[in-house]
Amino acid sequence: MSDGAPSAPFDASALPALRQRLDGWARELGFEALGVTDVDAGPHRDYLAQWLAQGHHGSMLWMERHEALRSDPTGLLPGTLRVISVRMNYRPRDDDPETVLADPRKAYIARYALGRDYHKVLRPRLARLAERIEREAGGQHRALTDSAPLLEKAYGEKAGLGWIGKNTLLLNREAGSWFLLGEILSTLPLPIDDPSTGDPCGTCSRCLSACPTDAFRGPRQLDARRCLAYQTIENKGPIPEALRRPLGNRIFGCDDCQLVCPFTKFSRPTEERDFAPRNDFDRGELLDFFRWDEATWSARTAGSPLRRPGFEGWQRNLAVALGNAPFDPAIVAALEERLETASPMVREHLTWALAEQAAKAP
Ligand code: B12
Repeated sequence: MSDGAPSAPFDASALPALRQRLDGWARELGFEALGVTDVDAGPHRDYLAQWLAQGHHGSMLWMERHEALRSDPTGLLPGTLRVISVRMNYRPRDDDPETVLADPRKAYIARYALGRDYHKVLRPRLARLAERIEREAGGQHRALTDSAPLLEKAYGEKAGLGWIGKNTLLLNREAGSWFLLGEILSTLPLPIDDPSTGDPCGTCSRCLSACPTDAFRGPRQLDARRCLAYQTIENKGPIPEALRRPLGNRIFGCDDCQLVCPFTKFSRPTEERDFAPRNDFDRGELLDFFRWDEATWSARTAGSPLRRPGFEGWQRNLAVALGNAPFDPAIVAALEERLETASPMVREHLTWALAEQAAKAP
């Protein structure tokens, strides 16, 4: 793996055979597919610039900070010639998200966050794959998933893993969009795979109209500031009042633009134990989660993506969802009880929720 030492010499004539073996190696590590492409991000550099210029990234300043790097992997690993892109399904078996989403007393948590943090699942396996390539063929490599600044979907599309749908996610005929992406940067001039072409979305725009907060400015143009995944995960401040009722019971992330997608029916459940739901995160009660104190929250979310908004964000999101639930004296009591100890930001959401409950009282 890249440690700055000069890259080991390689035998170019061996690379086509190596390319053939990469698919099997990737499957052994739990990836459903692998593709290889070059470092040219094409029009995506401009799409990113437009998106940033429109402020659609909100408070995700880290998207601004590394703008150039996102479409130039040689900045992440000097001498990079290829991006090796992989995908891993994450939907658990027997998953029933629509039923949970339809029950205002239950907590809806995005399906990618039910089990172990995917960074902890994908990265070590990508590193093992990179080590194996280097042992077999030399060169230098760097493994990354979501962590490092790279336009993962753009490279995934160019590597033939699928097409970017109108909901801006990478879609595939065998998996819908229910998969996560990871990459290995390589200094080896590996054979390049054919990019995905065409637009299987066609005239369908169910995702655009299904978005509960109308976050899409057009096909493939998401204003993240209006996206409930951004509001419940990335935004560390108050949730805009106009987005609180549409949030419903979605306390972490949002899958609506995936659930309505016709290609979702092709998605296959994962056998990956690390992605199996923990602590009833796939169908828990709002009140049960809300009653957790910080120590319990900390213990139950160890190694989970649910850590990202912090305990304050967890409480804020649950307060809004409880405000959206049908009137229930038990909810009112739980909200009032938390007023004492809550931070000013959370207290404002608790007060909002109590007013929503009061407005529904018989
Ligand atoms: C920032 C970010 C977010 C933000 C913003 C989302 C966004 N669309 O940008 C928020 C917090 C909202 C978010 C939400 C989610 N995310 Co996210 N996110 C990222 C991250 C870190 C960067 C994405 C990025 O580069 N955005 C920049 C903008 C400009 O890109 P874009 O909106 O995707 O637009 C592109 C396309 O539209 C494209 N394009 C193609 N044709 C055309 C045509 C025109 C005219 C235009 C304008 C553009 C265009 O150009 C743009 C640039 O490539 C990536 C990881 C990575 N490093 O890539 C994960 C990633 C995209 N997220 C992921 C996931 C799973 C999610 C959620 C499903 C989680 C959830 N359930 O809550 C939601 C889905 C929301 C959605 N519909 O996108 C996965 C997606 C896997 C897949 N199958 O595609 C990724 C790849 C992480 C991973 N390693 O697996 N995410």
